[in-house]
Amino acid sequence: MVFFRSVSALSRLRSRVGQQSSLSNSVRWLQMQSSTDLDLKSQLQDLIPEQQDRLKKLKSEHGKVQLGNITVDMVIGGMRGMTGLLWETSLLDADEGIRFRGLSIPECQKVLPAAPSGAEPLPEGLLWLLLTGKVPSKEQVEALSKDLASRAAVPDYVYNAIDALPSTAHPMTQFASGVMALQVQSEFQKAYESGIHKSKFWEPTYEDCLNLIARVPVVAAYVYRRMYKNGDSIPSDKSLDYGANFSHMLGFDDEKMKELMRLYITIHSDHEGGNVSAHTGHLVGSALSDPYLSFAAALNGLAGPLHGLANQEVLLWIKSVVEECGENISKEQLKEYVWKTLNSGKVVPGYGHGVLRKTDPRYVCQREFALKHLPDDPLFQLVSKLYEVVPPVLTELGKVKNPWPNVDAHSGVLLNHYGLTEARYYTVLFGVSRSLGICSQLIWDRALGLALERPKSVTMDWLEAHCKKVSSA
Ligand code: NMX
Ligand code: MLT
Repeated sequence: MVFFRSVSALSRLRSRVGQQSSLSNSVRWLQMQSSTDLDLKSQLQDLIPEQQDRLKKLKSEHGKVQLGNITVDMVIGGMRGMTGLLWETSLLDADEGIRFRGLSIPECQKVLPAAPSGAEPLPEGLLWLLLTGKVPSKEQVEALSKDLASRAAVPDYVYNAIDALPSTAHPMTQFASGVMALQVQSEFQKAYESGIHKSKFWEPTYEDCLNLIARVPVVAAYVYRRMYKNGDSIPSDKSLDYGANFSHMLGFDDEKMKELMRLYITIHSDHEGGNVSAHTGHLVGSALSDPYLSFAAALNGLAGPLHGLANQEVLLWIKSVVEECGENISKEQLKEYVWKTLNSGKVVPGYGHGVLRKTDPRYVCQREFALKHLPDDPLFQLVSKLYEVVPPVLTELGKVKNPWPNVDAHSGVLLNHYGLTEARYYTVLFGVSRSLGICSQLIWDRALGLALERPKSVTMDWLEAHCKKVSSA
């Protein structure tokens, strides 16, 4: 428990003092407290009993404490603002944005190990943090990187399952089908069939999750090469880290693209539990469906245009702006184009959010990456112009709760700059990254013995009758 506490203590300390020097002192302290154990699974083994006791105590001492009121608006309005899920790996603040185990994105960029040639966090380090609540050492990250590389073999029937689909099928359909085919090797399913005791559920879940995280980049790269590079697959390079190897298998060996991929995978990994993909993964997992079944379901949610598909929609929309008005479009023309989109009954992709009420820090760090590496890119300049034009228009519309950009408003122009121009593929990258967050939580779901998810639903008749009763009381 000391480490979970220490990460949130670190963030409290950081927001109180707000100074870089105190952060690095605290992190040094944290790392000194960290075990030198290189084996992630044995670290989890040590942490689980403390967390189980903590949950038991919460339940027995505070189980009846109220967390808020449920209104009719919430029931009709997609449960917005309704607290109803336990999700340990990250927490979203409407104004500050995401914190992974208590650490904001800039904090992760400072404290998580980077590649020798790079500055952005290695996704393996983020995975370690999500799973344990501890900032890993370089050695721990290297060990996890090697472990993942050793688990990455994908059986031929997975490729055959993808090949059974037309190559014109949406990349998310091909990717999710590949993940379903990976399920054949589920350790959890095997263990369950042979009668494993429930106290041990987390162990085969851990194996499935690490295997899945290791294999999804291989499947995703296969889909990309099949669709856009005549099926000319590139074998994995085990000497590379997770992000760099994924970039390599896609066919992008530029060092900057590898850095972008590390940043991309880190920031898209987790966004607390209520977003459509995370919630779906958790819901399906709560039926004791194994991690492959749960994650494939999550991907199908991610493939919706109001969720992860928005990154595809943003680049296509930006390209349509350029096609119609040119790259040097004025702010006035851009404003007209935004109104035209809204008036034709469409959303402006990449803007708005179900929880956030300020600019998404994932947008901010991508903007910083662009300012550092591609300040003169014309599409980046258009994205910057949109940041000035769109929020006032959405505010004028009068109903949008958050007029500011989200993560998807920026990712496409960065990928496009380095040559990954096929926008329909972008949500697959989001999916690869999200495996880190959803799988980390699935391991904790099983370790904590979390319950089958089964909320109550009601009909309009029921709501009307209830409201009548309340107003006449
Ligand atoms: N463009 C046009 N209308 C919008 C937008 C937008 N970007 N954002 C919200 N609205 C509308 C929304 O459709 C709703 O209209 P109506 O009452 O007619 O149904 C109204 O404003 C109120 O919606 P909110 O309460 O502000 O937003 P909500 O929580 O319902 O939805 C999103 C959140 C993210 C679905 C919404 O902002 C949206 O559709 N954004 C564009 C798509 C997008 O970028 N999605 C990616 C989100 C991040 N991710 O990766 O998942
Ligand atoms: C996400 O990363 O899942 C999106 O920002 C959507 C959300 O959090 O609701």
